Amino acid sequence: MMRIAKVELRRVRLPLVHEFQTSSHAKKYLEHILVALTSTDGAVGWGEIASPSGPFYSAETVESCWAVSRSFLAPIVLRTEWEHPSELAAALGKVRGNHFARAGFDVAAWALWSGMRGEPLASALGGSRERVEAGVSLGIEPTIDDLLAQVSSRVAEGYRRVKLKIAPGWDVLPVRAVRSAFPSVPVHVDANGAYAVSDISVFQDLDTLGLLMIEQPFAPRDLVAHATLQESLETPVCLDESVEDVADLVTALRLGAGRILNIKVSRMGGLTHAVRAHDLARSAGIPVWCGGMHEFGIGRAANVALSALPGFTLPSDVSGSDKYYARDVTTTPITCTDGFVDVPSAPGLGWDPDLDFIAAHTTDTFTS
Ligand code: OSB
Ligand code: MG
Repeated sequence: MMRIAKVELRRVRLPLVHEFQTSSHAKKYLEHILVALTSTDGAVGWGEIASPSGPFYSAETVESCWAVSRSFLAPIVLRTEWEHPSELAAALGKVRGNHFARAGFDVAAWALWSGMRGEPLASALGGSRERVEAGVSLGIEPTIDDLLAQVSSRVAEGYRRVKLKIAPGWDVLPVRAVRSAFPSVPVHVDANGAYAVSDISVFQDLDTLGLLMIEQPFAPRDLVAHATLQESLETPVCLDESVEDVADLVTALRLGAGRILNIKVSRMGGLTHAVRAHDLARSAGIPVWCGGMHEFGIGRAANVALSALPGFTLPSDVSGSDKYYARDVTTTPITCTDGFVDVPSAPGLGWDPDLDFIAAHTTDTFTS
C-alpha cells in the first residue's frame, strides 16, 4: 500500500522563446504548477499542472488550479491509500472537472509508482515504442512570410508534421501558402473551436488542400456540428477540446463527430484517463496522437511516455524543450532528433527535475 506523506506545489514561471498565438490568446511566458508527492518511504514523484493562465482553452486557470489543488486535491491525496495510480485517480475523481489540476497529481502518482517499481513510465502505461514521432504546433504569425519562415526552420530541424493554428481571417490563405511552399510536409490545422457552422465554406476550401486533419473546428460541446461537418468532408475531423473524458469519447464515436482523436494528459485529467481514452479509440479504429499544452519538461516527459502506446500512430505534439524554453525544468532537456524523441529506459519519468533552476523560477509554494 502506498501513502503520500507530503504534497509540495510550486508555481514556476518560464519565458517562451517565441511568442505563441492561438485563435483566443497570445503568450510570452508561461506559469505552470509543479507537483511533488513524497511517499511515506521517502520516494518522490513529480507531475505538472500545465493550465494556461486564462480560461480560454478550458475553464481552468493557473489560479483555479492552485486553489483547487490546495483546498481539495492535496487533502484527498494525503488521506488516500492506494496500490495502483488508478485508485488515486478514482479518489481524485470525486472532484468534478478541474482536469488540468487533477492531471498534475495523477502524473506525479504514476511517476512515483513506476519509479518505485524500477520500471520506465512508458512501459508501466503499456507502451513499448523506443522513440516517438514528433510534430510541431505553430501559432498564428504576424504575416504569411513569418509563418513560412517558422515552417522552414521546423522542417529543417526534422519535425515530421506541422500543425498550423487557424482562426477566422487566418486560414485558407496561410494554409495554402504553406502547402504550396512545402508540398511534401504533412500539415494539419487546429481552430481551437473558433468557427461557427455558417463558416462551412472555409472548411470546404481547406478540404481541397490535402490536410492530415482539421482539429476542433467548432465549440467543444457542439458534437453534432462536428458530426455534420465530418459527413461533408474528405479530410478527417480531429477532436481536442470536445473530449474531456471517456464518456465524451463514447458520445463522439456514436455520433461520428471525428475520425481522429487528440489525447492530452491535462485535458483528460491525467494519464489514467488518457490511457482509457486510448484503449477505447484503439478498439474503435480511431487513430490518436498526443497533444501538448506547452508543458515544461515534467509534463512533456509524461506526454512522451503516453505516446509510446500502440494506438498513437500519428505524430504527437512532443517537440523538444528548445522549441519553447531556453532552459527547461529538467536537468537535461527533452530533445528531438530527426523528428523523433527517444522514450527513456530509466525507471519513472526518465527526466529529473532541476531543483536549483526550479527554485530560481518559483513564484509561490505550498506544502502540506
Ligand atoms: O489546441 O493543441 C492545442 C497550446 C495551448 C492551447 C491549446 C493548444 C496548444 C498547442 C500546443 O497546440 C502544442 C504543444 O504543446 O506543442
Ligand atoms: Mg488543439
